[in-house]
Amino acid sequence: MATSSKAPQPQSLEALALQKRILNHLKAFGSRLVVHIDLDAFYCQVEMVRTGSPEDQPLCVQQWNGLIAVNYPARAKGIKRHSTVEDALKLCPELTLVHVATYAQGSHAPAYHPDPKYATHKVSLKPYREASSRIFAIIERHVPPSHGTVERASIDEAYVEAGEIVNRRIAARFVAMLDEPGGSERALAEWEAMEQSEDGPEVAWGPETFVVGLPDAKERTGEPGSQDVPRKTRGWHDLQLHEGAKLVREIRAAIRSELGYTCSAGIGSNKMLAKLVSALNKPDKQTALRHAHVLDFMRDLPFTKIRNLGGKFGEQVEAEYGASTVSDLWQYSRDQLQQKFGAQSGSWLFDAVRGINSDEVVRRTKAGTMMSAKSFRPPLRTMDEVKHWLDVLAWEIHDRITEDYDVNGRWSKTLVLHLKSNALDKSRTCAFPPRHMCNGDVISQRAFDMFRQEGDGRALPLFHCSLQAGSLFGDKGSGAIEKFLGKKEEPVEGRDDDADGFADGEDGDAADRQRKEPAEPQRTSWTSAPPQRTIPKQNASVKSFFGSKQPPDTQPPAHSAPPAAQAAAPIELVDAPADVPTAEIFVCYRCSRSFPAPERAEHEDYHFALDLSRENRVVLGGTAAGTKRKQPPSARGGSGEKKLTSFFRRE
Ligand code: TTP
Ligand code: CA
Ligand code: CA
Repeated sequence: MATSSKAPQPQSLEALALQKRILNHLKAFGSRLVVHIDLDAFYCQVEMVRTGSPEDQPLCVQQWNGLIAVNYPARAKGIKRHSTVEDALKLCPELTLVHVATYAQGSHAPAYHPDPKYATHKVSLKPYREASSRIFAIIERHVPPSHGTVERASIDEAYVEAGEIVNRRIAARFVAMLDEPGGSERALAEWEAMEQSEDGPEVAWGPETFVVGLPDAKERTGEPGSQDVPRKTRGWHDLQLHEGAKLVREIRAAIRSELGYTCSAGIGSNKMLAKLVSALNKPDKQTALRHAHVLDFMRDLPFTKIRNLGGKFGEQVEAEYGASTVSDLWQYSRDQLQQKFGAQSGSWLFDAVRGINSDEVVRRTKAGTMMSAKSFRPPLRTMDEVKHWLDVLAWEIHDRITEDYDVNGRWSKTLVLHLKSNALDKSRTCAFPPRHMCNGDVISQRAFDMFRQEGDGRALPLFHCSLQAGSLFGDKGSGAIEKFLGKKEEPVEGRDDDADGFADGEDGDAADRQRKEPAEPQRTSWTSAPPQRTIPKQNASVKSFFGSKQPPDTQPPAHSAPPAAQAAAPIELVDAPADVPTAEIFVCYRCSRSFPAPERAEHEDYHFALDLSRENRVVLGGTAAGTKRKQPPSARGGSGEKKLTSFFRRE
C-alpha cells in the first residue's frame, strides 16, 4: 500500500482561489505543527519481523551478555534494557533472545552467528540501518520536500515540520468538493461557516488519537456506559492537529503494512512538545497536544524531563530554586532567570517551561563520513592480531561505502586510522583507495601501512582502533530541489546514525558514528584523535503558539540559540598539532562504557533521552503528584553567563 499524502493540485482558477483563501486563513489563525515519530522497541521489531517471531512473544536483542532492546511483551515480564541475559531468563524462561549480527573472524559480511564472542566477533548494525532507511523513505514519501521537512533525529526517530502539508490537506478537502454537482456553492458555504464560527471550527477526534486533556477513546468506545464521553473540540489549531493526526495515522499505517513495524507519535506545536507527548502513549499509539492543554500538561511534569534540563543545568536550577516541577519555575521572570543562568540559558528556560521552543526541524544531509571501530579487552599485543582486526574493520567500511555508492553515488577521499594505546591516542590519514581498485583488503593494507609507520612499540598493546572513510563526495544531487527551495540542511549529527554509538555497547565498540570532516584530504601525519563538539548555527524563527491565550508574561524568546540545539551539536574532527596531550576518557557511570571526553555531553544526552521516554510514560501518565519536592542543596554559584555545554557535564 503506497499511499501518498500529496494534496491534489487545484486545476481551475476557482480552485486556486479557494485554496489560496483557505491557506491564507490557516496561516493567519493556525500555528506551527510538528510531529515526532519514534519506533517501538526498534531493534526488537527488526528482529521479530526478520525471524517471524509472533508479536506477543517476549523478545530481547542481546549484545554479548547484555540486553540492548526489550520488546513490550518482555517489558511486561519486568525485563529492562541493560539487564543481563541471565536475569532476563529468570524473569521469563520462555524469552526469545536474538544476538545482534556480527562479523566473525575471517568473514567479510555480517551474519547472525549462533554464539558470537567479544574476543572474536565485531558487532554490525547493518540490519537496523537498513530498516531505518526504509522507514525514513516511507515518511519522506508522505512529506514532499516542497511542503514539509523531515529530520532524522536518531536511527528510529523523526521530526516532521508538518504545518504546510497539513494546511494543504485541509484546503484540498474543500477544493475536492468543487468537482461535485453544486460543489462550488457547498464548498464556499462550508468554508465560510467555518471562518465565521466564533471559536473556530469544530473537530471530532477519532479513536485512533489520544488527546491530552480529553478522555481516552477507549473510555468512549470500550467501557459500557461511557459511550458518550465527548471528544469534540474547537479551534483552528485543533483543526490542524486533527489533520496532522490523520497524516501521522497514514504514515504509521504505511510503516506497519509495508515493513511490519509499529511506532508511536506525538503531534504538537513544536519539537519539544511533540517529543514529550509521543512518549505518553506507547506502543503503537499517537497523542496530540492542544494549545489549551499545554500549560496543564506541563504543570506537574518534573522539569528535568525537558531535554537539556536532565543534566547539570537542571541540577543547577534545582539548587537555585528547590524546584521540581515545571510550574515551580513559573514564578520567576525572564529577567530573574537570565540573571541566574545567563541571558541565553535563562531566556531558553523561561520559554521551555511554558512549552515554547523554537528549535527548527532541520533536514539532515547524508553523513560526510562513516566509521567502523572496535575496542579490545584484553588489548591486542601482536601485529598478527592487529592485521586481523584491521581486515574486519576494513571490510565493514568497504561494505558500507559500496552500498553508499550504489545509493548516493559517493566515494571517500580519505582513510583515517585512529589508535588508542597506553602511549598513543591519535589519528593518521591517507588517501582512500579509488573505487576501481578498492576492496576490503586494499583498505586494510593501507591502514596496516599507517599502523606500521607508528611503530608497534608505541601502538601496542592496542586498546581501541577505528577506521573512518572521510570526505564522502560525489552525491547524485538528490538535494537539488531542496536547495532550490531554500531548505536548510545540516549534516547528520554524530549520534544520529546507528543507535548513537551505543548499540555496539558492552564491548565498548563505538558504533559507526558519523562525523563531519575537513573538506580536503590530508596527507598528514598524526593528528589529535578525539573529535571536538562544535556548535551549529541556529536560525530560530520563533513563533509563539499561545496566541491570545498566552500567559501575560510569555513573550517570544529573544535569543536564537537554544541550548537544545547546542547539546545536539554535530561533531567535527579538527586539526590539531601533532603530539598534543592525549584526550581524557570518561567512563559513563550508567553504562560503564568509556568514551573520549568530548563525547561525554553527547553520550549523556542519549541517556537523558532514554530516561525521558521511559519516565514520561509513568510520570505523565498521572503519578507525577507523587514527585518529591527536593530541598535546595547548598547554593552553588548561579549568576553570570554560563557556558551552555558546561551544563551537560557531570563532574
Ligand atoms: P530507543 O528508541 O531509546 O528505545 P526502543 O526503540 O528500543 O524502545 P522504545 O519503544 O521505548 O522507544 O532506542 C532505539 C534503539 O537503539 C533500541 O531499540 C536499541 C538501540 N539502543 C542501544 O543499542 N543501546 C542503548 O543504550 C539505547 C538507549 C538504545
Ligand atoms: Ca524507539
Ligand atoms: Ca528513539
